Amino acid sequence: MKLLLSFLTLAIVSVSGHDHHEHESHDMQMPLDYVKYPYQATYYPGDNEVTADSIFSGITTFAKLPWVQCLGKDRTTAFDIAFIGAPFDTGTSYRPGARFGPSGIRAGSRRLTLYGGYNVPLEVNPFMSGLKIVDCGDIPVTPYDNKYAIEQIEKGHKELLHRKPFSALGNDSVTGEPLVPISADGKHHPRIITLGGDHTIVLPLLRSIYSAYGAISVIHFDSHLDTWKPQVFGGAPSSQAAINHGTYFYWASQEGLIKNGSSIHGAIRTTLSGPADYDNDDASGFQRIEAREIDTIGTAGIIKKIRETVGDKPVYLSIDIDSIDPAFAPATGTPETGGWSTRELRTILRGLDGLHIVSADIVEVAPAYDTNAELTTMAAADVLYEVMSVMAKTPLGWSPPPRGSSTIILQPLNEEIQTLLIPGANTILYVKNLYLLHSRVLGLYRPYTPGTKVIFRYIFIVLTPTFMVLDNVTTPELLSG
Ligand SMILES: [Mn+2]
Repeated sequence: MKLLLSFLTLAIVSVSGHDHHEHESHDMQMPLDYVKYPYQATYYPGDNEVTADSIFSGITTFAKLPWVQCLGKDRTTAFDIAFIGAPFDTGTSYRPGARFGPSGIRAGSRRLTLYGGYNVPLEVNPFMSGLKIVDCGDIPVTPYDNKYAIEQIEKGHKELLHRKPFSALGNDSVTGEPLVPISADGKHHPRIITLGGDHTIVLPLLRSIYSAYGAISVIHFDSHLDTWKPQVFGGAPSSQAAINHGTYFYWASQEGLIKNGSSIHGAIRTTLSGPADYDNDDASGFQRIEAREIDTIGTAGIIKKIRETVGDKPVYLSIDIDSIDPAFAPATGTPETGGWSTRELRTILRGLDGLHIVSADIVEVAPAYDTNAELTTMAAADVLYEVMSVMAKTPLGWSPPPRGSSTIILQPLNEEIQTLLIPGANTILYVKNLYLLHSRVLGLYRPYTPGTKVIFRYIFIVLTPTFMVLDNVTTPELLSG
């Protein structure tokens, strides 16, 4: 029997559950300046515990998280999520000042745990989720030499990314089998949340991400494309000037760091040099959501577009604070009116619940232009609170394949998903075009040329508009419905 599978859509059973280290990590999570009862309560009270400590006192780290000198004397310290600053702003085209972003965002984050940190809509307290979350301080970044600074950022990020995580990946909540890392190198990596810095830092960050995950899908919230050709953005008078906060995605695309077709911009509302900028953006591998679509399809429609584009693939999240309207976040390098409210961006971020966000950043926070009320730095901190809540809920693992079988992801390298013919119990997959097959189990990439026949004993297929996943399962009858 031959089945035409182009219309078949089956959902993957979602998995959850970190390996919890409740007691160890609760102790490890003791914030700076912690003093035991009765004079002070914990900063991270659990359910129904005392709150209202003097959150405004003491040394400032992100959300009062413990400070670990991850790139200094604490190089062997393990963590699950690390905040790290990248105080770089010499790739800026308009207002400089994002070098003060990390310290500003930390100041804006002081209040995050005042009431305990439980996220009501996401039903999680990221500070009490069993993960070890730390503030690693800043990567040392020179303000005198962009090329050197970019190397410093890549090196610093990479060192953190390749550190063994504090918690094990955990097990599939349904089968109890150990989860399989979603990375390309087959290893379980901690997650890094970078505090920018102007947006140029994402080029070295993606170079680091590539070392663990290969080409990555990107969700990018920004009023600007940032895929501009150097000749268009800045004129590229030198090779160094060609790398700046409007061109870093162009270079990332040129270097093959971005997964073509499954990456997406949100909140775009920039003016252009002309329509050719969108052609160039298409060529850089991005889909686009315009800021004004909030008025037509709303946050729900925007979330749907993002999820359909990214699927369950590993994804990197980059947030330019200028995606938010300057009414709510004025302190940024290149403000654009007509943006989303802080509430809308937070809703959209919560809509990413369940996605495999491997790392993230927030950039272009330039506190010198903020109001006395710390509007922008507070918005940046609150946005990251949503991001860490989403991360805390979803481990970076796939559901393991059934025993004795292998798992295959089939990723078309070109735009069209081809028709697949599945006859009988022994499946023959006829590859009409050049595909890349990735075995999760072996962690191998293997190219297949046109006309190749690949034989699977059993097959389970999930199709989305942009990719498909093939899993060996116990019975081919799943396909006959
Ligand atoms: Mn921007």
